[in-house]
Amino acid sequence: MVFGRPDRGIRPQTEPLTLKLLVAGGFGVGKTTLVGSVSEIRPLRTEELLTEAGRPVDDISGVEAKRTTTVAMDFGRITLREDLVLYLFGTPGQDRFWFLWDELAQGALGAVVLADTRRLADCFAAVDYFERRGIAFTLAVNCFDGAPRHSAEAVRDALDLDPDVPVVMCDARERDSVKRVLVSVVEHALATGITARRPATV
Ligand SMILES: Nc1nc2c(ncn2[C@@H]2O[C@H](COP(=O)(O)OP(=O)(O)OP(=O)(O)O)[C@@H](O)[C@H]2O)c(=O)[nH]1
Ligand SMILES: [Mg+2]
Repeated sequence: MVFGRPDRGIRPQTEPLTLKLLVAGGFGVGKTTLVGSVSEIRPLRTEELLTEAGRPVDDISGVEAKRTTTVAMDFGRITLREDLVLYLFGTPGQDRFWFLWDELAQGALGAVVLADTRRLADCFAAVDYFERRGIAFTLAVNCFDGAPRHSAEAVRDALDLDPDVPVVMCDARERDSVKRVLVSVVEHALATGITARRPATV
């Protein structure tokens, strides 16, 4: 820089565009797994052991190997393209941590709502949350081994989703599969435009 003018011939360094996405959905649906499989930094996790005392409320049917649960958030980062970095915030799945959602949702461009076909109703609350706030989301079905397979259209009907909401099948353990979900959210959010965003009407 000479007297406030950029030097000729030197391209200004461009900072990558950074976007914040939430990863939401019911208890034990694979949110922490999803963030962990794509993050290029060691993901921040806030896991606590599931206890005997919590057994009546923490329903682990279908994910019997589950030993811990998220009590605050997951955090990870992925560079989708050289000029596009995503910050991923995984929400806690259990109802008793819902008070954290509004904090986590601030400034989010879009969201992934992760669903398990064995407990589809568990993602209603997340769908409702983002619909009310006008935050664009992609519904991603985490295809657990042994879980019934349904078409994207059947899932859309069951959840009564708007026709423009993308519904994709994924495996939260597979990096490429999760990347496809994230690309879908970004494309959908950019197509929808942040003008659609509105304050919550609760
Ligand atoms: N077979 C299979 N198991 C999975 C998949 N995703 C997650 N799991 C397992 O399912 C369990 C739950 O995964 P988590 O990632 O902790 O789920 P979560 O949504 O973060 O759970 P909470 O934070 O407690 O709501 C773990 O034991 C994972 O190893 C998947 O795609 N397929
Ligand atoms: Mg978790």
